[in-house]
Amino acid sequence: LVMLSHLRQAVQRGELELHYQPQVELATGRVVGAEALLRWQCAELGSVPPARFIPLAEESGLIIPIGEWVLREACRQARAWYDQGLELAVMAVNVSALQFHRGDPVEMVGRILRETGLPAECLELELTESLLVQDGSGTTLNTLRRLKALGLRIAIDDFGTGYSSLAYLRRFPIDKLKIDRAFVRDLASDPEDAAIVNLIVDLGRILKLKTVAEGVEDHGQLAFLCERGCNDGQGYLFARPMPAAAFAAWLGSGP
Ligand code: G
Ligand code: G
Ligand code: NA
Ligand code: MN
Repeated sequence: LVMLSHLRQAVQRGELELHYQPQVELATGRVVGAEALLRWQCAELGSVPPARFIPLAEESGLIIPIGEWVLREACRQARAWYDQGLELAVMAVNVSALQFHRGDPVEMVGRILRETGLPAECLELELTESLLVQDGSGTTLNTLRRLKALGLRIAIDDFGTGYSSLAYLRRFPIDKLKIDRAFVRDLASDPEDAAIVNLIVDLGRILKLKTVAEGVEDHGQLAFLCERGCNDGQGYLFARPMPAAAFAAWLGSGP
């Protein structure tokens, strides 16, 4: 409850910050994108990890104004880097279920793209499987189509951990599957995890969806993913999430 009252003021007090983690094309080592990850430095509580405050923001509805701040800040930063000639194809932004279902995501995203001047093809929204499955009435499909019509891309985050319905992968206009890091972690030692990663990469190839592996931490995982034809990777092996200035320096100096 104390945390909630602080979180309510976090946006106005400027306590929120985005860190950026690169996404790398495995075959070439080229940086193809960045994921924006929210950080909260609370004046009273210190640094609070997103795993603690994001669920609270979702329960309280605060994720709607916070999520709007995140999207605007990520698009503003991506546009600034674009203007500086820093090569970054895509900025990926997490969107929570509440933002997607309760808010008006198409209006909000369209407005922020216009405000910041970021070309829509430079924006990717990361949605979770469970968010997509909450669809009784076809509104999810309709919202996704209208978002795609803006020109942006859609990725499914933490793929394989939610209610995986193969039907929605065919039905929904999705561009990318992010293989959850739980499957990547023990790739070398756990044949079942290796089989799941193989399956997702093959599924991506068949359905013409790009695949991105999360949580790539060592060269063994990298070699496996490369050999299997996973498109991109993200993880500590390449770089940790960094504040904007550090990310730009890292990008500028060449990974
Ligand atoms: O960065 P870290 O691994 O600590 O993030 C923990 C969780 O918080 C992840 O599941 C991530 O998707 C989520 N998260 C980080 N930033 C955002 C954000 O801006 N919006 C939403 N909805 N979730 C985020
Ligand atoms: O749920 P989501 O995929 O958005 O979570 C992204 C989170 O994963 C971020 O909080 C980020 O800090 C974390 N992360 C990124 N790379 C790695 C990694 O290589 N290993 C681990 N353990 N976590 C990572
Ligand atoms: Na994510
Ligand atoms: Mn994820």
